[in-house]
Amino acid sequence: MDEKEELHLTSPELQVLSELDSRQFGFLKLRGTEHGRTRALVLKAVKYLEGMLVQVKEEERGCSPVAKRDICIDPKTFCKLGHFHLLLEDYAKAMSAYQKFYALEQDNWKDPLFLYGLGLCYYHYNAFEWATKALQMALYVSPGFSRAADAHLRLALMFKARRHWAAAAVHFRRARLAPHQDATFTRLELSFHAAHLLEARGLRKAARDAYERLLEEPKLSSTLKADVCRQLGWLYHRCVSLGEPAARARAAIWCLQRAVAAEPESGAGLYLLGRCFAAQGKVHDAFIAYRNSVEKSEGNADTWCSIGVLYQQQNQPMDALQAYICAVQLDKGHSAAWTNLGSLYESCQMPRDAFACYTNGGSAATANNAALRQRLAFLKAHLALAPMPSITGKRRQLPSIEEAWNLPISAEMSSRAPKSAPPPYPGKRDELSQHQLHTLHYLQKNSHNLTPQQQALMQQLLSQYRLAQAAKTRAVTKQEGSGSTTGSDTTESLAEDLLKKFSDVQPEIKKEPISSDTNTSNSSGNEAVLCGRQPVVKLEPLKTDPLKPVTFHIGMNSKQILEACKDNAGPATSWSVLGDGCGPPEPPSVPPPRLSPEQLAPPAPFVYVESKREAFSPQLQDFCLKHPIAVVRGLTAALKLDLGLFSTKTLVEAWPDHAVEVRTQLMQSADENWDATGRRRVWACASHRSHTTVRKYAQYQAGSFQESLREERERAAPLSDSDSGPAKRRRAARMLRFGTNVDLSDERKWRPQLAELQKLPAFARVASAANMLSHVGHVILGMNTVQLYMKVPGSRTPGHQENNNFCSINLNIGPGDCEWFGVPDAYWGGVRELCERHGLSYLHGSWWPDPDELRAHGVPVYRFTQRPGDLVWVNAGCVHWVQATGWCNNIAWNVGPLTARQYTLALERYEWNKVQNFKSIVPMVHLTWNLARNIRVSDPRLHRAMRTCLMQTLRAATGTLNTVRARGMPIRFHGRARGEASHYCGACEREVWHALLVREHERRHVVHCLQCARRASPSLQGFLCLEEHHMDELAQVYDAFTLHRPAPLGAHAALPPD
Ligand SMILES: O=C(O)CCC(=O)C(=O)O
Repeated sequence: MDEKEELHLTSPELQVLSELDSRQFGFLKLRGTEHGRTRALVLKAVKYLEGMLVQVKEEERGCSPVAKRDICIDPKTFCKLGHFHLLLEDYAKAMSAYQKFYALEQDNWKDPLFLYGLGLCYYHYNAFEWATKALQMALYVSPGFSRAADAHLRLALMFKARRHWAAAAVHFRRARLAPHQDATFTRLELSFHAAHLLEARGLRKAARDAYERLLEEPKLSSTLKADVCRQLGWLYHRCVSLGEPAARARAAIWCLQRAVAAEPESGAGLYLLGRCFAAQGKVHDAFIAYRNSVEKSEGNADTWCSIGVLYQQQNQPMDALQAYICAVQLDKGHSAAWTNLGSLYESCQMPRDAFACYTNGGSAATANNAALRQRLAFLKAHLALAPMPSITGKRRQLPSIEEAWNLPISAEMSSRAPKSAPPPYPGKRDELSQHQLHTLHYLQKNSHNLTPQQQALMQQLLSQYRLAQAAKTRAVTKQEGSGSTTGSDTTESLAEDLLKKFSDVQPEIKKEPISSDTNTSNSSGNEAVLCGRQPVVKLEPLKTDPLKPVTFHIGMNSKQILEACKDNAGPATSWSVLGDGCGPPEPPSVPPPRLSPEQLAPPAPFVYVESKREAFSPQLQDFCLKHPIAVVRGLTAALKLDLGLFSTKTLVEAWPDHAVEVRTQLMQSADENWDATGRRRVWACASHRSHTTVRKYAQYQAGSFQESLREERERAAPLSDSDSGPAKRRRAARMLRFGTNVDLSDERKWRPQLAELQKLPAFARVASAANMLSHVGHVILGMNTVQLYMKVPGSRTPGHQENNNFCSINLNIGPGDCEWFGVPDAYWGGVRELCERHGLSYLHGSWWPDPDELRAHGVPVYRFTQRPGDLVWVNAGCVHWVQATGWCNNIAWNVGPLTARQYTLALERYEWNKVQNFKSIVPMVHLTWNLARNIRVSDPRLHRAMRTCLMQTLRAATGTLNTVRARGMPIRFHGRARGEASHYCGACEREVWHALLVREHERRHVVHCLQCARRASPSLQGFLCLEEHHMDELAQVYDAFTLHRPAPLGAHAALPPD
């Protein structure tokens, strides 16, 4: 009997195995000894499944092509195999198995366990973009996922590492809201990461306070205490804003000593302590700390680099050289060590070696160091002409870099520094070329069908990719703030360690989940045996789904839907408002064909309105609806709109103390965006937020205008040479204040202003029956109410699409102009792609695109001037960004024309926002039901989309109520008060409609969606279910919502009822 034939899985074993999946990752530690039996069982199952796959392959090989089609492996086998490998922490095999499942199973995106497992693998390999996508999808399909806390924490850490602060903050908040028992981390660990987010964002005082609060926690573990003390000590060391130097130095040393005491086996605290001592000139103490650090953590290039600095400062070039060599041998990409080596060689008059070392430092070394860039250029130019060192015959103070690389390190150092093979030539990192990346994608996609050579190539590329990602992450973490060359001066290198730690240290699972002897075979029941030609046995849960699958379609009436829901409302994954089991929309690629240069810079659609009749003509509305963005000139004059009502003077006279949000921004020309240092063109659009009043902003606006007049006069007068340089520089780095989001919603305060806007044609009015947003029935600030912007030249509204892709109206009050940029909706995926390339979050981030870069990417960009009195129409989904050229005010609001295009774009964004964990400001479900109550629809596309949403949400609400009833929880009728705002889940921020699960939290009643409520309490204990509507009424609305067949003449897409 061969080995395969002895593999038996007993019924209890199968039961245990069926319950293992990616959710146990971090809870069930199979690497240790505690779960030895489970580990043995999982290994056995892996062997079993792998044997089965080999067997099937062999059978396949021996069959005719027709018979081959009958042999099929259930894709779930690969998924299960992926889970097992993941639990065994064999990430490469887990990844490979998951990739096979991905390729074979069309509906893979619906399986949160697969998505979570895949996300964990990508996370392990630092492939943050892919890990983010997988984890976001897991949470999208299952917002109540039992590992949501871990998924959110990982998302937060990844966003933090990629400097997407707002997105990171959202996920930290969600991780905190998730039930504690579901997480592999403690609340205090989470607070630590949140404090670190503050530090990384540059909010140093807030970070210090948060760390200090943590140190007061009685239950702080010693590991966490060490982390907090290290971080705080280093913060005191680096941040001048945290006090006077001597006090900071004392605080830093005190904290770092506490860190060392709390975790004596770690070298990290000692290293930082050494850095602090060195900075204070305590050379002896610094050496001791570094030595101790090296003893604890040998492989730390930063420590060796700092030792080198200390030696160099002590005028011991040979020792310094050896220390730097240790550093770069440990980390060939250590730019600081290479740069220091370069300057060491320069100080010893060895320019060739210096050049080689500077070059090895790579772009990370030169990016923020203009002096070094110049030095490199100088050396490059002069070395070509210089004689070879052998010719000059001068005695060299140091061995050349080649010699040093191969030199035996002095006894003291060699005991610690490992030697690695590659020579120190300026060389490439392990980055994958574009071609290699394509090959990797291709191989992964076809991973189920690869030759052994292709498999090997895929593994090689994957590990190269992983190394490059890890190096990239290190490079990012090293760049920030490291003006000096003493290794990574940043907070983030520590954070990186923490990131790693998070995946290494996980709490133990409570008990071994298996009691029977795994070796005893049992030939009865559900036993699985792999021998000879046994049928394929699945390791899926033994329970079968007793519910009948039901197909829902919009042809069903409410009675049929409610009846079908009694049997089975289906899983929550099939309740998408886009349709049964529809996946969320994906950002579209730039659509073909490639546009010509003229098409990439199209003229702005422009219409001149000369009379009231034209203003109210359907042609004007049609013109607007036809174009992605349009300028309507002459409209306000034709309607005799008194724009003076929105002038700064009138506003100050009316409500001087009214609140204004202020954005402090860098003044720059409209098609450029520079970073704060003024050295790099970037997309990140930084601004600091504060608040003021209308009166104070008005003073600033007027003052800025006066100053510019004065400057104008000065410019007219001749300048002496000595004046012009600094004055020019000062102007270049000027900051400005943009008064934004001034709320004009209060009808009692702004009656004359709001009344004036009633003169506009219906399609552009703030409120009208033909505007979807007027059917929401409650205020959505800035969307169905007016917002005002108060500007000085250079004030910027960064790139964005409107909330839920609604249209917007913007009027320039004057006296100055604004400059607009716009990209049609169809190209928003292209804009997003470039945002990601620039390391920016499309939804959560703030960005100012470079029009040339967009055009080079095949994305057309409109650019035009909005003069005083001009109305700009922004159509659904148009990406736009705006900069004031002069001093002006603008007013803006959103509108929702009753068209299929507007509705579907809004609904698609509603779903995509869920994937991205971005709150949808427009409650689309509540809105759809109100629209169904209020309007008649004659456009079949709009009707189908709305009816689908109605059916799906009726089904979801019934499914929710069924679940609540099944748990014996009371349901109370609550109704909806007039003007009552829509409800959002307090945990996941999704809209909750009709069935509100409410629980008291800190004396407030917090609404939850079903999934989040179940995660918080599987039995729904402590929740109360409130119904917003009577089911009869919903049924009646649904049934009455039929396609309206209008009279042949004068028909419109949608009409309000008579
Ligand atoms: O006037 C502004 O700066 C705001 C522009 C804008 O984004 C809009 O009106 O949609």
